[in-house]
Amino acid sequence: MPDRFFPTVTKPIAYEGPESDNPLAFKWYDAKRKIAGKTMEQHLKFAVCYWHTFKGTGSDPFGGATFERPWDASSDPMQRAADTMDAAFEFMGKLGAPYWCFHDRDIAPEGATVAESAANLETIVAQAKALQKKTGVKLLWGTANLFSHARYAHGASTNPDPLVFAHACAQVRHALDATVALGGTGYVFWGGREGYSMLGNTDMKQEQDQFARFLFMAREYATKIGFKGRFFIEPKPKEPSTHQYDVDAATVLGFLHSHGIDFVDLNIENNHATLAGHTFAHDLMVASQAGRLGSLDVNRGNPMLGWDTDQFPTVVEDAVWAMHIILDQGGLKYGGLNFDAKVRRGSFDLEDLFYAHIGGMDAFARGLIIADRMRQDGFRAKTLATRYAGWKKGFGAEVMQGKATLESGEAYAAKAGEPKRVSGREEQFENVMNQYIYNCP
Ligand code: XLS
Ligand code: NI
Ligand code: NI
Repeated sequence: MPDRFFPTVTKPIAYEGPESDNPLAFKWYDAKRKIAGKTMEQHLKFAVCYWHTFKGTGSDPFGGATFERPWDASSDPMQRAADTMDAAFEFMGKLGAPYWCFHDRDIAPEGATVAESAANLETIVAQAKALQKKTGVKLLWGTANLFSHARYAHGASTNPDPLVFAHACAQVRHALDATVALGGTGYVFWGGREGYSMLGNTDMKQEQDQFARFLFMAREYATKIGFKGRFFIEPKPKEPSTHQYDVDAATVLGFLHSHGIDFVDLNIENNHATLAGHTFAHDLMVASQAGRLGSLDVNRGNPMLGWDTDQFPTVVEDAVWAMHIILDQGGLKYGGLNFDAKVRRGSFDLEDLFYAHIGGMDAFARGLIIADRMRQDGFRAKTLATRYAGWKKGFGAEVMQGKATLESGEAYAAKAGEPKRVSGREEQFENVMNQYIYNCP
């Protein structure tokens, strides 16, 4: 294992159990431990995100970079890209995360022309392919950065100018090539600047129809090059646009439905769900019950701040809900858990990248163990079965079978009289949930 960029972490991060006081060890994530018939590694499918972890600088709207990364030292952009890729695989190898995710422009610099950009990407993809082979780390999903360049100021596929749309075509084409070359099982469309800031100058319907066309074009190309994975849209309600078109899971499902798109699932991110005024669990459930929960960006927001802080996911209750929903739907076939999270501006040290990922992996490992126990006891299933029992018999069953009418409802209400008031038992549910969380062996 090379020690070029992370010389102080000399050994792979190992599982040492909850009693360990070694900050560079897993307390809960034990890759080969079996839970509900599969290993933790197979259930959780953790992916390191390239952009925040290796390209993040610590900058915020009030100040520039605070991190000095050894892989970022060269003045030649292609050398920097090559060094960063080496550093990424050294990190991922030592951490033991099985997957990674990228945007085209994080891994290779934009060139002066469309052709030069494509060639840069191809060079770095060849390097990544060799490193994947050497380390066994796999690609979870790829995506294109259609939001940083000035040409995308008014959107990429939703831009009023078809020439901007055409540049987005070029980028997605090559990002798909890269994803296929690296064996990725997913491809993500995150809105970026697909939204608007004022209605006065915006034809929303036109822009959304353009986005739908773009997805069909991407699918056509992906099929042609033999992409066997799945497309995902990642909802987000705001940032960078004031109004993003992919507000939340329900909005995206409505968009897909109204444009007849059945080949796209959802990638749900915690901090985006909370920005939309939902919980992570809510948006996961909306996607899952529609059969469209494909992948997760696991991070968390800061309840004190109103923006996308993308912190590492250390809240166990969020992880329990996520894993419960994932287990209920039988897993994530094409997706996984991508750490779309960044270390804080003041966390300058290289070790901080390890601590952050270890904490996130441990929280989700614990979430998996707890969710599995809850499911084995049928805790939530029993709660629901009791609460909705009425819909399985008599008038309730007739409604669900389409046999009831307003008149039959009236007749039933008149005969049965006033319904009994039944408590929702929210506090009791929360207490039991805490027992599962805190008494988990
Ligand atoms: C930004 C998004 C982005 C996507 C990939 O808010 O979360 O990181 O996951 O483009
Ligand atoms: Ni985010
Ligand atoms: Ni994301």
